[in-house]
Amino acid sequence: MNRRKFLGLSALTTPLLISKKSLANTFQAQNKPIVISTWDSGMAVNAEAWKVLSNKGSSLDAVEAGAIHIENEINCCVGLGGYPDRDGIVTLDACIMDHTANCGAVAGLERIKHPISVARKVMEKTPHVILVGNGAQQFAVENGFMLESGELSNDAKNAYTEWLKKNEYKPVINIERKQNGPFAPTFFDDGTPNHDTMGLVAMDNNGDLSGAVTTSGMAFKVHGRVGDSPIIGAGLFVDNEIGAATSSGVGEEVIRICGTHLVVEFMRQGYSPEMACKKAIERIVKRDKAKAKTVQVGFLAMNKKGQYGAYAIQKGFVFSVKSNRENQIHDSKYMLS
Ligand code: SD4
Repeated sequence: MNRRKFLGLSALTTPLLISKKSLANTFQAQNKPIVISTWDSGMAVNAEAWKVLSNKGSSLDAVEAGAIHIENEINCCVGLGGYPDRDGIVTLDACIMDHTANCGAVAGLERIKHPISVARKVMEKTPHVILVGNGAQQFAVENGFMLESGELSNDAKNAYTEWLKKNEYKPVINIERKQNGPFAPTFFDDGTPNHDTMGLVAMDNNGDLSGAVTTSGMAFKVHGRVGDSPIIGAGLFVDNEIGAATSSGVGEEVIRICGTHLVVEFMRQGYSPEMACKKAIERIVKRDKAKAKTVQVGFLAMNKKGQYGAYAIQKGFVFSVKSNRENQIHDSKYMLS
């Protein structure tokens, strides 16, 4: 072999060897499979997702299974058991996103038990990303979802009756948890109800990321209001090269900064998941510190290595993690005390 041929060959093969090796290192460093989710109710959600992940299922199936599980809980703030808007109607928001940036969402969906599965159908069966209101409901029914009665759960009925006495529009959520049971609605000291959106992100055995969010949204919102949860880039964002993030809290604050997209972009710049969440929270607080003192937002993120982290404006945000290494609830760090 002459020198030129040899150099030509080695130029072709050397990078191949190096990249194979570094790929192997990356793979070894990955903490997978893994699922992380918002709040302590995420423990049960993670357990469902884990059934899929531990059977070498896809992260997409895992996050949907987790979300379905909590949508089934009638005394939960997610799904049809959630609190209504100020007209007394429960309207649901959900979205789902996979490792190829396929995504689907529904907003303002009434009387359908599993908005997350409707969101997945939007992703898989339509050329669109978001369906809202009546159109979303029509699409759900056409795709075999049952139209439920629309009656409020007992908890929601009681809370709504209480709220009607003052009829005060005060969209403050999740500043402090006061939990009555694993899925019970939570309340502030003054009795204002609290909402617990479920956002989850998973990485499967292949190292592929997906995420899902499901919620009844902010309690006693204006009818027609859509929060961050079904908005790709606000309540959820997945970039399979970098990582994924989800959020909980006052959706308007998250939408304003394209919150989860921002978190993923910070991870792209090399920040750890926790630092990326912190920098996004900083962005919200910097804009209006006085206002930030009165609201809660929490971001939760995972990178491609399966490292995770969270950050919130206020004390009280918690998240749940399940992997081969752990199965537990973590307190999020926070910015304002
Ligand atoms: C919303 N982000 O509708 C949701 C509410 C929430 O825990 O996260 N509650 O704005």
